Amino acid sequence: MQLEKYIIDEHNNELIDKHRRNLEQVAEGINGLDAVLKKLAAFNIAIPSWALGTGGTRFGRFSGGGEPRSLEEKIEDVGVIHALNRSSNSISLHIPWDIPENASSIKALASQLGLHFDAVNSNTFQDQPDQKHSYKYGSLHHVDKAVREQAIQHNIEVINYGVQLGSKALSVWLSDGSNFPGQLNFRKAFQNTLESLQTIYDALPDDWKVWIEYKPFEPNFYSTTIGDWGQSLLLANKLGGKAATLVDLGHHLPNTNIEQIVSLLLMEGKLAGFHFNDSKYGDDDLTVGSINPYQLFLIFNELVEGMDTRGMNHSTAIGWMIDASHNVKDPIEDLLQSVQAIKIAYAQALIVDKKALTDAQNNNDVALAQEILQDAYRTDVRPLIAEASLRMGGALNPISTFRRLKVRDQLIKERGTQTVATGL
Ligand code: PSV
Ligand code: MN
Ligand code: MN
Repeated sequence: MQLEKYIIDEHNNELIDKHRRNLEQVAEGINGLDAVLKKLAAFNIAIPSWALGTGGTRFGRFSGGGEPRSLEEKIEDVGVIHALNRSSNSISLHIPWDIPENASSIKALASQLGLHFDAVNSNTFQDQPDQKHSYKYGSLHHVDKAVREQAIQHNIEVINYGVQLGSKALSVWLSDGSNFPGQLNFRKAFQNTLESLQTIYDALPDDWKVWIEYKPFEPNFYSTTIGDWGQSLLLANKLGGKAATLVDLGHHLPNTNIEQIVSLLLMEGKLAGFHFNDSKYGDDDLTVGSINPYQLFLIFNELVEGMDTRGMNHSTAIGWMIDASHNVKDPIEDLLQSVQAIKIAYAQALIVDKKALTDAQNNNDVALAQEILQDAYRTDVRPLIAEASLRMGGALNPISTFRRLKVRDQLIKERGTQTVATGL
């Protein structure tokens, strides 16, 4: 299904008067409003193909119906999201869950909806039916060279699919690790991972990057071979300029100061990008901004300051992606909420009085520094997001428009109630 712009406009017309009043109110206190709106309009966040179906847990899965049954339908769903918010202009594929059998027609469908392909993700954490060697004891770090070789070849195959689609990065998340002390020689596991990644790195086209994701635990519960940003950065540094560290917000132990990690990775030119989600306990994959929106704002504050200092383009210099799993919500609604939450944090970071903050820091005026940050954080910037969306032809309120247009009902009519999207 495809959402026509005039339908979105019709719903916008009902909301426009209230929107104008709200915008006027917030605009008064903002310096350089137009520049802020332009940055918000240019900002896009990639949608992972695996978030378009209802996620499950190991205990069960409760499909909501109307889920995409094919790669084409996943792309159509991202088209719906992008038509509503004008901020989701790419999709990230996961191989082999998404095999682009006919790359040129897949590419044509995407570009017809204004979409392109973000990073491609490899999968060496599950065994596939036709696979020779098992990943039970890991993949790129495996003690057996034949297993490592199989995992390397899979990553190269993923790069080749990505090349056909116009992707520019390979995203690698490994579940490699150990469950019990003594199971693994840490140093050998790390060395094997490095050597395997080196071969994959050598297969990257010139204009490609490899993003190395880290995660402290799960599915392994004693050690993970790329368990934190130090291990990922060590690999990225040894590999070279095309390798960098990917930060998934849920991949930190509770209370980790993620904003500080981000600030230093950016300083080193080694921040690949983000997987946005939120968590209370572990890798919960909850909706970004649903648990700790202040942390999200502090992360964006570091990003905006660090990127401006280095003259980086906010929207294109690094990868922006959601990585969440919706067990109980409509996946499209959840993704709309996610993009909205990210843009809110970004807008709040854009309106921080940077000069006043630097002065307060230089004067060790701790209370004032906090006031400055919280002034921005406590500003209701939602009218700015709505205005940027409106200017780009999107909806003033994407979720209410999605509901008003009964998009899910239409998808259920088209696809049925018993649909299960491929993915986690
Ligand atoms: C598993 O933790 C995970 O959520 C990682 O964050 C990956 O990015 C994602 O799965 C897809 O492989
Ligand atoms: Mn992730
Ligand atoms: Mn994860």
